[in-house]
Amino acid sequence: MSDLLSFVKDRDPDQKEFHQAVEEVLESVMPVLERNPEYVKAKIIERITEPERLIQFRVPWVDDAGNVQVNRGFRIEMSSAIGPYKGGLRFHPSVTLSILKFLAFEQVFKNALTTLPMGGGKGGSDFDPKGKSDNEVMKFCQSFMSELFRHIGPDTDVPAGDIGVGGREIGYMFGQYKKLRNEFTGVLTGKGLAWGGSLIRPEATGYGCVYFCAEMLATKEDSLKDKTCLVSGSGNVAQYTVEKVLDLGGKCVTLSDSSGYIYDETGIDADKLAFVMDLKNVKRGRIKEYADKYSEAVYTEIDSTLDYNPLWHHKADCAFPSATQNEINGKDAQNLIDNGVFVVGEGANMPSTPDAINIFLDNKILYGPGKAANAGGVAVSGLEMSQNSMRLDWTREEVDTRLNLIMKNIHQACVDASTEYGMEGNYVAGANIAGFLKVANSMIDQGIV
Ligand code: NDP
Ligand code: 2IT
Repeated sequence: MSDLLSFVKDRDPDQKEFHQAVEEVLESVMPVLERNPEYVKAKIIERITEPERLIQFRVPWVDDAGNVQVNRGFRIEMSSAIGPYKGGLRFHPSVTLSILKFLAFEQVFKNALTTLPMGGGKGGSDFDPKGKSDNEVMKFCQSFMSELFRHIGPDTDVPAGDIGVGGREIGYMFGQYKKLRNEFTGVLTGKGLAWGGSLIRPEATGYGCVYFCAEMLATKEDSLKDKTCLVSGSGNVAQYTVEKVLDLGGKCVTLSDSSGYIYDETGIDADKLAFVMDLKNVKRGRIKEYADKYSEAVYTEIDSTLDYNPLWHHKADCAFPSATQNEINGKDAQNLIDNGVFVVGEGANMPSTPDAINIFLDNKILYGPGKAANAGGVAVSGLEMSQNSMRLDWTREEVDTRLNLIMKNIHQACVDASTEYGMEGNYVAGANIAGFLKVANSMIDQGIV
């Protein structure tokens, strides 16, 4: 394993998030490589960690004050072993090649787990949509797509949303793609309902994550009913996690953004959730305003001098990290366990550090890693692609039923793979092994490409 990891690290010594994601997968798949020397001979690990194609470009645009701005755009086309490249676009000032490569790498295995024919990719920009006018966001999206359009297509590479990219941004990018190509195709997912989008796509990641946790709980003859849940983030994934937990009889007591978090011991009910959706999706305000409106809630600002996040330090049963990578460190994980949390469903990608993961595994809690638990979003993206190809729309119930079934199947695939390799209950090993086997076997079938 150390040789394989050095191979990856020595090539790009600065890409620490990418190394972190690769190391986690490598640890899980070592027993698979030992049992199947043909994967070693075919250099599957060396190939799977090297993007098939990596695109970086300049994104110039003019802000409302008439100043020229220059951002960086990226698209990582990681693997097309089982289908066209597929994965979101992230617009956030923290975006680097390392972050996008970790996300693209995770996406390859996640997409394989969905059972749908999608390869893996990820892209984005260091552009910060926060505080920008709609006009500025449109100008940026048009400039971004003016380069990206030549690299993507419905059978080549199909981007979607991620942090900082929601319905508004997808709309502006789709409009520019259509203008440049003179084609109306399913080149992006997360589209508006009137122009090719799928019902349930906005809800899919959060709903899917809760469905996955319900499956994990069912193995212990338990459910989400009356469970108290901690949720981080307050964007797309967090909002629909709260909605589905409520639906299944549970209670969410926290939400956050990059400035701080709210704790509402009485629970975020449907009316309060509607307030959050309007605050975040329409007014684009800060989560602090929740505590201004509801006096029963307490707002705590982020304190960067602390070596733990107080959001994870409340009595609860379940935790749904739904903001960003490495938001739960070892201390947070221990605090969660000490406060009674025994279910963790990762809505975000790689929200737990390696130390945190080890604490969850050592304590044998129900820990659903992101590439399994948050696969519902890309799964419904896959269903959007199917509907676009067939030129028809499924009903809300039909898409939701398919999503629920896909999450059940992913859960079962994790259980089966972890059991086969003697690691029952370890969903990290299960997800990595099940995803890896499908991609590795497809690579073997297709020769050295
Ligand atoms: P949104 O942009 O809708 O929301 C992101 C939320 O996380 C915001 O509340 C944001 O706060 C907070 N956040 C972002 N970066 C940081 C940071 N560095 N520190 C603290 N808080 C932060 O994104 P999504 O809800 O779509 O994505 C959330 C997570 O889920 C990401 O990890 C993403 O990769 C993952 N994911 C998303 C899927 C999707 O379909 N959208 C599918 C699968 C996974 P603020 O507003 O202050 O920035
Ligand atoms: O991380 C993810 O799975 C996403 N951001 C969704 C990707 C997609 O293509 O729907």
